Amino acid sequence: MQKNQIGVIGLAVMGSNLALNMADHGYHVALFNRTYEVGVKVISENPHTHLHLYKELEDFVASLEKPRKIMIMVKAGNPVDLVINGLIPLLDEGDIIMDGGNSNFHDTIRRTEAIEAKGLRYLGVGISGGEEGARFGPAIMPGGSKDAYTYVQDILENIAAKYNNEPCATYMGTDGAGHYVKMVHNGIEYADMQLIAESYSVLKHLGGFTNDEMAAIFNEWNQGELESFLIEITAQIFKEVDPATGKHMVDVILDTAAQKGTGKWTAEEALNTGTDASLLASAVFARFMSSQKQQRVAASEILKPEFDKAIINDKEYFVEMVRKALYASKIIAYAQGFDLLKNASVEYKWDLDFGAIARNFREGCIIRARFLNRISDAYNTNPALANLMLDDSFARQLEDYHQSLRDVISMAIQNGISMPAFTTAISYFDSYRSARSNANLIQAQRDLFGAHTFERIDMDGVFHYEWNSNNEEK
Ligand code: NBP
Repeated sequence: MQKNQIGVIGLAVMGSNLALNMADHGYHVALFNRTYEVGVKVISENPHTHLHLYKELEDFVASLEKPRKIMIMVKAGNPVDLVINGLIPLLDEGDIIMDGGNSNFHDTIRRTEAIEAKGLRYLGVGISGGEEGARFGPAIMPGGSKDAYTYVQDILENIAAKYNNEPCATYMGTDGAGHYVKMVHNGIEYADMQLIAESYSVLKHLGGFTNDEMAAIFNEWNQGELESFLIEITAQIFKEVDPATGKHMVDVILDTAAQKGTGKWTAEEALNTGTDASLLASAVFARFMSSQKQQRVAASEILKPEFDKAIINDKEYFVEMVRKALYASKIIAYAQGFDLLKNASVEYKWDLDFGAIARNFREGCIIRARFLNRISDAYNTNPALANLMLDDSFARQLEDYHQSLRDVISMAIQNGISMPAFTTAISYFDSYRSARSNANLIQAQRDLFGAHTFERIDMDGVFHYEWNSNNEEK
């Protein structure tokens, strides 16, 4: 009997669509789901000659050709461990377990060690693109044993999204590297979305644009250098009308943003690796603030804002200013995301290829954008680039655009419009280009109250100063 070439465990949105994608590419796919009826429903709704559902895990495993290749697509966290524990006694040396969910990379490192100690092979596979991506071509970020990857490379490359025929499936590095890159992808996604939301705030409240006008503005932006999946869907969202009320959908949606944790992990990793990813973190904090709806409503009555209303005379000029502010902030967001990857690569010894990562993001994933070609070019020109903002082409553009960012922020702040990501973007830009910061004063304070010592600009060594002595003399 024909053996299955790959198995998928977990048949919710992602697992079932990924399995269909594999089947469409000619692979015989074994399916298993904790709740069997879910699998039956998937099969009955999507009949396919190459999909084979099993009720018992033993039969699912026995149906696979060796070395067995099993993709776990269950809810991240403990369910992944439970599935792995169930599989281990059924597998043979050299079999390959892949976790395609949004697992925390620390878990992936721990699982890799435990599983490989048993003679099995493990891959932590970041997958982006949501339901559509899983079905027709996601961006795939595999990490783990390179040897294991050679067995699944063809399958992953075949089902992945293609950019100019190049598969968006790239081996990222050992153990948790794939899930780390996926995590940073999501951190950047949070920032991209927050920057777009702040552009919406100023267009709506300062520019006075209607939803239909904003649909046209975003549509036009999507024809130029901002072209991306997120800008495209934003234009689409502004057009949608709620059949129940006749109002625009965007206006009937409650203004509290949910999150599943990958943005928060990115912010935690910024702190753990000593990286300034303040813009990425600001997008996470903005979601926290958005979820405090009741408090915000109450506060709006007490801390009533009274600001001058901005008068925008030249609307066309204003839209262009917001566009430039958004693009400049986007460069800065990616600079922070790639800086985090750079520091993580050293910290976890992954030897990440930043140009390859940018190329992998060009199709299939949520942050896919024309812009990623420029990032890839920047790292091709200089793989050791300290920061994306130092790349010639980005540096020149920031020089051109940063004034627009300042102007938009100033107008927004004068009018009481919150801009956490835009303001963090310009602060990061200004801090990064300051040859002399204000940290000399902080060092002085630390030395005064805690004798923490400091270095001097004019002498080598470490110094402590008796801060009261001069005063006493005076
Ligand atoms: P969910 O994250 O909603 O998980 C549902 C699946 O997990 C079902 O198959 C469920 O089986 C299984 N499961 C659970 Br819950 N507990 C289990 C356990 N103890 N043992 C075995 N199976 C268990 O599914 P999803 O939205 O398809 O996402 C799958 C993974 O992909 C997640 O890690 C997610 O974060 C990631 N991801 C999702 C998206 C997206 O757009 N949804 C995008 C990218 C990545 P049951 O049917 O028996 O309850």
